[in-house]
Order: sequence, then structure tokens, then C-alpha cells
Amino acid sequence: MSVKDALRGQRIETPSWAYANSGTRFKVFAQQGVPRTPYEKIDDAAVVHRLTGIAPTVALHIPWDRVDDYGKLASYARDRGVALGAVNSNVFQDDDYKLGSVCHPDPLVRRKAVGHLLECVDIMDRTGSRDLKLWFADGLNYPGQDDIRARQDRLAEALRETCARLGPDQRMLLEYKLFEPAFYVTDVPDWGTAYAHCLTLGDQAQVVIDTGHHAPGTNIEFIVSFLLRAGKLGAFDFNSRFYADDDLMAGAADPFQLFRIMHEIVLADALEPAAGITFMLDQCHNLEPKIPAVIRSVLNVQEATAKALLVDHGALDEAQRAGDVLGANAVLMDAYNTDVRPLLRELREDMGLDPDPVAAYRRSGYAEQIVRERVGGEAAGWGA
Ligand code: PSV
Ligand code: MN
Ligand code: MN
Repeated sequence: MSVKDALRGQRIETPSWAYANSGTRFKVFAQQGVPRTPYEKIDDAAVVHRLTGIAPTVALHIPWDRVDDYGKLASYARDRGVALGAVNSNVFQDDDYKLGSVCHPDPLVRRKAVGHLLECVDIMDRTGSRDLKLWFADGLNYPGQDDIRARQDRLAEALRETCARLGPDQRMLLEYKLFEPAFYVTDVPDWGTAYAHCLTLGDQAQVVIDTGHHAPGTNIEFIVSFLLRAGKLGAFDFNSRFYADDDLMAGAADPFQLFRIMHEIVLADALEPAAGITFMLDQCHNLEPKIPAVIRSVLNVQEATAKALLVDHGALDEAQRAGDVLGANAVLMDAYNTDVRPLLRELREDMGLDPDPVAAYRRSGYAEQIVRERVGGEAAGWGA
């Protein structure tokens, strides 16, 4: 397949919450024109897809995107040229979850949490979503606070029950995170823990790599490569980090890391949707305008992918076999250092798109339109 064909087939899923107000624990700086409802988040996601041509699905977050009729939400999305993607569960924003959700010492709280996960699968049945994405804020702040091993048992039991509820074409994607909000123990802190649970759960359970959820210096492409080999990589949450879970635009902090990740994907032939890896963004745009920031992130992932597709695999293989350390590294760097922007402009023109989606967004007047039209009502913020 040609580089252009591979890029034409690429799919990136945008998160509904990236379009809404968000902030840090210190302050949410509200922006004008942000969506007031899940429907308006879909309108914004549809704009991103219309301009980039490669972002045809939008992930939901329940309860932030709770509606009465999910079938109606799905057809609303379809009418705008997009589809609903992964359903993200939320068992971290309720007073009951102070000491955890599925790992909580109280069986009543665990039941409530599992009830929510099962409700998310009901929603997937109605939206036609394939993926249930699980991230747990569960953990401990102090040594002795709870029994670490018992919490793993509770986690395993909750995952087992939820997995058993999935339809044959649905998947459970388990996300890990090193720390935060818990500081001493996190119950799913790393890919090894997520992988071990997914192995026990069987084929429908796979791991999500959120690029912001590792210790500084972690070699993420190794994790990508390991999970791909094991058939256990289900999805990415792309974003950039400088320090912790910064949720900045993908490709902003370390575009070379994004390239190295996409190189592993290309090597494993895992770019096409048929390979079953969902490439999502998980970002919060706290200072910058949201829609152009999502567009920029999609383009950054596309650029890293284009460079990864340009790697000369024949030359790389030859250099590796010959033990030519510098030669092999040079093959990768040649691809990374290629300016792929002319190629991508050409690709977009072939696809009937504006070659510069960010400029096209600015010219479109959509930003001004939503400021004018979205007055009154509550802005749907992070957690709203
Ligand atoms: C919290 O760290 C988080 O950013 C996780 O990455 C989830 O994917 C996301 O929130 C949405 O729940
Ligand atoms: Mn995430
Ligand atoms: Mn996160």
C-alpha cells in the first residue's frame, strides 16, 4: 500500500470532553461558545472531521454525556458525518468513591461502581459503540490505609463481571496511570498490571496506553511493541506531557516520541482500523481555543504517522542484520527529519479538503458562530 493510501485510511477518535470547558485544580477559565450539551460536542467533533478527513468518531464520557435517548444521539452524529466511539466510564466523581470504586472496601460501593460499568455497556448497545474504556481513580494515599492484595481481588472480580456482560463484538479497554489522584498506591498503575488482568479476562480485554500516564523517561514504544506482539494493545489515548498527566496537545511536547510510537505501529501493520487499535486523543484545552487545538493534535498524529510510513524498512533491516548501529539509526532519523507537510497538503487536496485545516477553520467563521449562538444555559464543562 502506498504512503498516501495508508494515510487516507488512518482514523483518529476525538474525545467529547476536549470540546468542553476544563481546567486545573486551581481554576477553570471558561471559554465562550463551548458546547452546552452532548449534541453540541458532536457538532464540534463533526467540524474537526470535516476539516481533517480522518477523525470520524467521537468518544463519550458517562455521565458527562448523559442523554435520554442514546439512539437519537447516535443518529444525530451520523447525520453530521461522524459516529459515536468508545464509552468512557466515570467512577471517580461521586462522594461514595472517596476511598475507591471497584476496589473500595465496602461491597455496597463496589456494587454501585460495577452497576455503572454495566450501565455503560447498555449505552454501548444503544450507540453501537464497540469499546468500553475503563480508567479507575482507585488507590491509597497512606501505607496501611487498605489491603493492597485484597483490592486486586476486588478489581479482578469487578472486571470479570463487566467483561461477562459484553456482547461478542464489544471490548473492554483497561487504562493504567502511574499516580493521581492517589499518591501512594494506584490500583492499576502500569501496563504490567493492566496486561495481567487482561490476560486473565481473555480476548475481549485489552490495554489502553495513555501517553501521559508514565514516569518521566519511560520508553513508551517498548510497551507498544510488547503489547502488539502479545495481541493485547487495544487503544491509545494520545496527549503530551512535560511533567505528569498534563493532557496537552498530542505531539506538542515530544514529536519524536510520537514518531517512535507510530513506527512500532507501522512495523506491526497495525495502522488500519481492521487491526483493531483505536487511536484516540485524551486532551484538555485549558488556555487555547478547543476546536483548533483538536485539529492541530489530529494533524500532529498524522504528521508522525506520515514520517513513520516513510521509514525505509529494507534499508533498516539490512543495517540491523549487519550490526550497523549508526546506519540503522540513520535510516530512522532520515524518515523523522523529512518534511512531510507538502505530502500532507497534497493528500488533503486529493481528498477534497483544504490543505491547511487550521487556516480553513479560522476562515470558516464557526468560532464566531458558536460564540453568537451558544448563549444561555450551562456550558458543559469537565465533570458537567
Ligand atoms: C484521568 O487521568 C483521565 O485523564 C484518564 O486518562 C481518562 O482516560 C480520562 O481522564 C477520562 O476519564
Ligand atoms: Mn486517558
Ligand atoms: Mn489522564
